[in-house]
Amino acid sequence: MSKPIYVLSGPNLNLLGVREPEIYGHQTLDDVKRLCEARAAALGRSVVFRQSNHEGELIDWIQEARTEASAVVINPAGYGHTSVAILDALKAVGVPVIECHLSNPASREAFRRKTYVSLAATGLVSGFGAASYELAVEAAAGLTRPA
Ligand code: CA2
Repeated sequence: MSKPIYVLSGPNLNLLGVREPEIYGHQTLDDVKRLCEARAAALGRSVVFRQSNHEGELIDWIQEARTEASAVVINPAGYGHTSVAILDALKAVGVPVIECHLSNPASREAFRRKTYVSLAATGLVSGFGAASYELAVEAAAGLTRPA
């Protein structure tokens, strides 16, 4: 059995489905977790799905992924636009990184157009709501297909 795909979500995403549904949709983070688990299972893979509001905890999980994960899907939320420390952790992770966003940050405010995470990512899926996560899991599975 291959190692799980780590699916990490950053600050405030625990509020998904509760606030700002016009931007982020009506699905909760638990709904997104179920979608990711189902998509991974359909591909013969598994996910470890986690969310944190704390930069250091996200970094600890990225470091853990070096030995425990086959790939990392990350929605860094606001930290994507600010955190060199998360970028540094991702650069050192040694497995493929897929950046994922519910909305399309490039079509929103100017400050969202820059994401540090993109500098460490193989690819980016954004703008498809919860489906961005599913597509990112599929991309990660495709990049790390067991021999
Ligand atoms: O579109 C995305 O997934 C974002 O990563 C979401 C971040 C935002 O800062 C990025 O530019 C794009 C914000 C996450 C906040 O999540 C909330 C969810 C529901 C209600 C309020 C905030």
